[in-house]
Amino acid sequence: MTHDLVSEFITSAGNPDLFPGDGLPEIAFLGRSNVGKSSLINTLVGRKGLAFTSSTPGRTQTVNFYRIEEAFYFVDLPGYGYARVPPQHRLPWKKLIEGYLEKRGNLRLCCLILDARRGWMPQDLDLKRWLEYHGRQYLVVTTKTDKLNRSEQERGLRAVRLEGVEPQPFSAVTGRGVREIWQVISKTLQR
Ligand SMILES: Nc1nc2c(ncn2[C@@H]2O[C@H](COP(=O)(O)OP(=O)(O)O)[C@@H](O)[C@H]2O)c(=O)[nH]1
Ligand SMILES: [Mg+2]
Repeated sequence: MTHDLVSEFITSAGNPDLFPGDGLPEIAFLGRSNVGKSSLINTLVGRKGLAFTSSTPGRTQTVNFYRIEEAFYFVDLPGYGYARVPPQHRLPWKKLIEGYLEKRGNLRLCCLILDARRGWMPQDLDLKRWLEYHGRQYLVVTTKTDKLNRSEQERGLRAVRLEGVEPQPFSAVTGRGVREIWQVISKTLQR
């Protein structure tokens, strides 16, 4: 299912002063570096090159804002868990991402993205607890499901459910899950 939405890159912000100030609602995409955040955004809007995807993990240290239908933003947050990022670069990253998640008034929904093959990693669980503590609404998306066979997928889903959430399976290759994720986003935006 393609959506052919009007989508435009607005800004890549390295600090909160540069975040858009128009107050439109925001949907944030979070997850480990290379998990498939940008690919999810591109698949949802039906535009391959909108969000920058890369096979070199750990590159994006900025918050990227994409305006959709002139009505809301998709926010591509910098990925975590990239071991080769030196410690002195992790602190500003943490400040930026936590500052955004904690203070952003127009943030409506966080899509927490997991690799279907790996399930929860320690930093994903940290983030989940952090989101719950701060009362943030979130949707867990398991991506790259095209890389698993049926029984591997079932096993993966069961493992993710152990943390008390029902994940939405997704694949940027097959488009699986696009409709369901849009349903959640639309419902969130209607409130
Ligand atoms: N097979 C497969 N590969 C994917 C999928 N989503 C992302 N990828 C690949 O995973 C790599 C990282 O994706 P990207 O969207 O840049 O991840 P990000 O760092 O989280 O934004 C790229 O090589 C993508 O082509 C998916 O659903 N299936
Ligand atoms: Mg990316």
